[in-house]
Amino acid sequence: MSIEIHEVSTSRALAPDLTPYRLTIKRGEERITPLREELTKHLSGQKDAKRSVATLYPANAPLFAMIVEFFFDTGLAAFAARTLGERIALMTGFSTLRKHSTDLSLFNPWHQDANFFHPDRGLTFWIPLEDSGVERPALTFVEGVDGLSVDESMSHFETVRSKILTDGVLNFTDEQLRDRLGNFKEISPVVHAGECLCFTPLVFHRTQSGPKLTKSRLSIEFRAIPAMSFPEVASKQSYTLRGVQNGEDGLFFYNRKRESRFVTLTAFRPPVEN
Ligand SMILES: O=C(O)CCC(=O)C(=O)O
Repeated sequence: MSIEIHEVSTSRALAPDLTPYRLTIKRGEERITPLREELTKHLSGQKDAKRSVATLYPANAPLFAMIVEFFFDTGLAAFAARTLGERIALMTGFSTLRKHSTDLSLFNPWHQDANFFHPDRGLTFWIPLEDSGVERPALTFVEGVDGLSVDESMSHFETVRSKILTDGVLNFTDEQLRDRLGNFKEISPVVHAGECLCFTPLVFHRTQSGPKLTKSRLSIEFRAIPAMSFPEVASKQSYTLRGVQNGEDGLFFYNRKRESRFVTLTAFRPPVEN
């Protein structure tokens, strides 16, 4: 299925789909530049890095704020809210900063982001801070399963998802995924700094790999969920409200202890329409 290009400010609904939607952020390159500079400084001396946005708070609170504000101010939050049909929460604990060099062992294998969403509704926004897909690794997506239409592939993904949950295996090599899905086609979109790929939780994807990818890449992935599921998630997983800013529509921080580290979830703020 071909990828459609449209502005973040579109009112078009995002249907569950196999491939990501390409969002063009207004003044994207200009807005990405300060982020890239700050992140480069923050990760200086590190060949590879992968950490959740939440770990920046409060260690590097200005960078944390810059990244969270970017999500809300560029229209990505508004897009997520329109698409999910309600106010959204940005899960900073499951939003990630990455610097990928050419070390394949650190690349993400095939997986679904449903692994990160509780419940399974949400959206991932993948944002390269440098042009990716030619010399720097972008992402590769399953574009279609042989012999199945898009709708059939989606329901196949759901069936496979149930099996994945039963087995408890979340990441796959090419061969393992072929065993589960059947033969599939893949697509690796070229993504420029200032663009973003947005996809739904069942979509299978991995870090792009290949001999021509010889340069490192900086990127951020944001994960957003409907805010209404937030208190429910919070109560189920014993979150405690840590701080509230600016009243009801302010930034909310929820912390919980998880595997001995704090995960911070940032919730809703009125998104800015561009
Ligand atoms: O940036 C990458 O290489 C992997 C990102 C990813 O797998 C994700 O956004 O779920």
